[in-house]
Amino acid sequence: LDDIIERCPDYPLERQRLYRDQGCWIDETFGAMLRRLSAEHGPREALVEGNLRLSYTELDQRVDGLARGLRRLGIERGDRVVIQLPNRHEFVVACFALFRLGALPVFALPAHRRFEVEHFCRAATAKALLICDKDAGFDYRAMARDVRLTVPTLKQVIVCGEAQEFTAFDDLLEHEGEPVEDVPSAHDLAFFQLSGGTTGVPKLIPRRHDDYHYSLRESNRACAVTLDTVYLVALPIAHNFPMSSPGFLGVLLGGGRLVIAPRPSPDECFALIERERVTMTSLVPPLAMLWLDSAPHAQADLSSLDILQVGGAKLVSEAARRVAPALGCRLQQVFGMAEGLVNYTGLDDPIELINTTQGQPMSELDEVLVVDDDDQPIPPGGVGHLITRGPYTIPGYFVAPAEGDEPEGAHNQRAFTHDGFYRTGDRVQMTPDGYLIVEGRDKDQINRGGEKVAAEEVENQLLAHDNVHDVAVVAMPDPYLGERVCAFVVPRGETPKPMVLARFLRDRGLAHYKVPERFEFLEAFPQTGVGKISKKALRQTLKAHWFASE
Ligand code: J2J
Repeated sequence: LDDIIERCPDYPLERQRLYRDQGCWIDETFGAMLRRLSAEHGPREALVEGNLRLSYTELDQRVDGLARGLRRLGIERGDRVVIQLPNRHEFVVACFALFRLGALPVFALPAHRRFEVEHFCRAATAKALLICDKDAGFDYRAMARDVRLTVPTLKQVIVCGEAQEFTAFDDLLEHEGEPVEDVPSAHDLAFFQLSGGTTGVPKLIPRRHDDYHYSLRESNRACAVTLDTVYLVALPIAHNFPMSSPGFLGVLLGGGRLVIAPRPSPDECFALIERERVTMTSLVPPLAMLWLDSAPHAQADLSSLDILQVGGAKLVSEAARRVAPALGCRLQQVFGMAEGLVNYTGLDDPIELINTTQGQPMSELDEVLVVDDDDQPIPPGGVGHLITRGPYTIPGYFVAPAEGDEPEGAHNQRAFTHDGFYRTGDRVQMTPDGYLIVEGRDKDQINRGGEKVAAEEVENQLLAHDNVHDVAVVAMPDPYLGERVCAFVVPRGETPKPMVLARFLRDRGLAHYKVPERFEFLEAFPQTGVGKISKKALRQTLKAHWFASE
């Protein structure tokens, strides 16, 4: 555990003091929070999934039941547990059970496949993996079998549903027993979120109870969460947005009610909105557009819906303007990141501001700078790099042991300034009243409708193919997803078929959303002045193609 703690950079002492003095960081862990909520809201409903309804007290008891079972299985303070579950209540139960034990969840997404999950297990030296049996046609147990063979620290696989040779989640629920004592302190590590990634492999983002707790409280204020809030969890529950902005954790903290949707489709979600009188939900832009298109034909009564949050990728203003008329609710734009900083438009802001900006930092203690290439602040109104530090923005990624010729910690040196500002990789403009407009990106990443794809990760995979001499992965504009993944390939020998390359990547266990949807073959790459591949030139070719075909 000491080694893990050492590898997670902590905030400098004077900022720790500041954030405590200012009342940002308080002395409550998530385990203690749930215990308090159970005392305060006892019989009120906390969570609904299908026909299952759990009150705050029942949720708290179930969490203790699982914590006892996990303890018996040998899960202790500081142990890392990779969780990969679709939207179901066991996710919530497992989070709190691990929080109470002081074990550290690592949040994988259901769309991740063997390659990613193996990386998370290895990077975090995980002791256990929590999955479901099957979902959306994919058997997670088969994947876990492979991962187990290659990650020696992985001692336990826990399965929701048919466990086969593994440990069944339900068997771990020990209904009888003493309440489980909450192990961690408020400034301890709570879990690892995953970075969207800009490099070969996704980075682990260490979050602490106190910094995340603060982000929930500020979110609840910005989103006006109350006891009457009914929040539909439609996006993948493990993502930072539906977890914390205000997400399921914020809404529980506020004493509201969660409705867990297995899938974000309009059909399923509209029915749930009517049945449960949902007041609020969050979506990525392509889903928001899908909902907007479906709403006019909807049979369901959507009148309870008050707030639709949209974030994760840029929402174009034309779509933003359609929200109120089509869904009869208010729009809130959310520009956040798992590393910390979250911006919201105000619920009662002027409609133009809501439709055309990505909001303002939620905390007065967020330090947000728009800078040029030399980290010098640029005059207001200009477009520049967004850098930030504050009471809930990490001071550094988990420092993985050195691999290859990169020195240990090199990634943090690049991603943070000398005085601890996180380089978001986003290009923004700040309006005179302090609202941010996302104008683009410096990081080598594709944002596929909220799903982040690191170009380098896909490039490395493609380079492993015999008929690939060189490759550059870039974003291509797309009216629905905003961007899709495109690979430019310089072949070696015979030019491979696009289908063969796509298949190759899936067989290597890469998440399907990362697999390029278009391949272009070139004899050589356009180069920049210094002889590097010019991705800018490649992107321009795509733009030219796209507009030509419109
Ligand atoms: C443009 N780009 C956006 C937006 C995120 C709340 C909401 C979203 C995330 C998230 C999150 C954007 N317009 N409205 O964690 O708590 C892009 C930026 C950003 C990156 C972060 C939350 N909202 N983005 O999306 O860690 O490029 O978090 O740096 O997945 O998504 O991605 P992620």
